[in-house]
Amino acid sequence: MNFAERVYYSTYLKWIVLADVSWIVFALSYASSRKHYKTNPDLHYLTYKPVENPIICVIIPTYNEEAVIEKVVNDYKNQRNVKHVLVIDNHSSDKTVDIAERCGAKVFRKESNKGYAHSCVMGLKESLKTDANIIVLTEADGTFSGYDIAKMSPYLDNADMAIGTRQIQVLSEKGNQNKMFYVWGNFFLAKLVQIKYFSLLHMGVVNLTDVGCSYRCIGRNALEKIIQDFTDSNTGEVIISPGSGLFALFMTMAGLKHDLRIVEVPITFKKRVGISKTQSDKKLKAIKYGLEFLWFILRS
Ligand SMILES: Nc1nc2c(ncn2[C@@H]2O[C@H](COP(=O)(O)OP(=O)(O)O)[C@@H](O)[C@H]2O)c(=O)[nH]1
Ligand SMILES: [Mg+2]
Repeated sequence: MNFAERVYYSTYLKWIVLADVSWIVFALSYASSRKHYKTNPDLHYLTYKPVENPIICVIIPTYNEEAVIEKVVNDYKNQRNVKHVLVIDNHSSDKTVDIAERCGAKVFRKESNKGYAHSCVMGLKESLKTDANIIVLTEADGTFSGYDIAKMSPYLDNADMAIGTRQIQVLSEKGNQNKMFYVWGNFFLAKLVQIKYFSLLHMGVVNLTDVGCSYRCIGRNALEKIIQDFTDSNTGEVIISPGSGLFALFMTMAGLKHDLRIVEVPITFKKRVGISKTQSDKKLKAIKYGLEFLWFILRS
């Protein structure tokens, strides 16, 4: 029997080969059908445009975070070059707003809870009304640390957006919300985004390991290029549905479509103070989010 016959008459091997061929064909067709792929590859090589006189605006979306908001606002206020701290509150029923105001943050209130993405978009729009040239998006739950701005923002000398990754074990506080399922799911989805923007030499115009991290820095000019993608041009409504945790990935994908130069930077990730508002710590919710993310990456 020659090799081909051995494979053909094998009990399992032919199915393994078939499965492998199928997924490779799927991956290649998926990669070749990508949109906006490397519209101008030269844009994704090294440049050096240092941010002169950095002025940082930090955006903190909040919803019932009274247990931690004081610590969080003070943390960001005390970081170098941070001039503006914007708290976008989603109609909290606790003391979040009062505490944030007392700590000196500029607080934006809403008449009702319009969802997480709405707060992010509102914060990003408000940040463009300030004189900031670096905009930072973070969370109010105490999982992220202000000092990581000093690790991410220097990359804006070479890139348009620096996104945090929470996948590094030595930077993870033991017992944080990144369960194994979450870590693997985020990694898998990140690689799917990378395949979408694949390049042979660098394995992609962007190298990603974490699709769900909202902590990030973006240059003002870069934000101005993508901000209109977040709202419907006719209605002005935020495109992402209120119940969705998609905003971080949505912003990353919008950046890639506009050829923004993106770099991912390891950041620290601590335990959450208070309960998760997205309930992403619950397995079924996490699976729902994962599938939603997968569908979003495949169709965009
Ligand atoms: N889930 C949710 N979070 C909101 C909302 N508005 C603001 N947030 C804030 O968005 C951040 C992300 O929510 P979080 O509960 O930490 O989600 P997780 O990181 O997936 O556990 C937190 O700082 C919330 O306070 C909202 O309407 N829903
Ligand atoms: Mg969180």
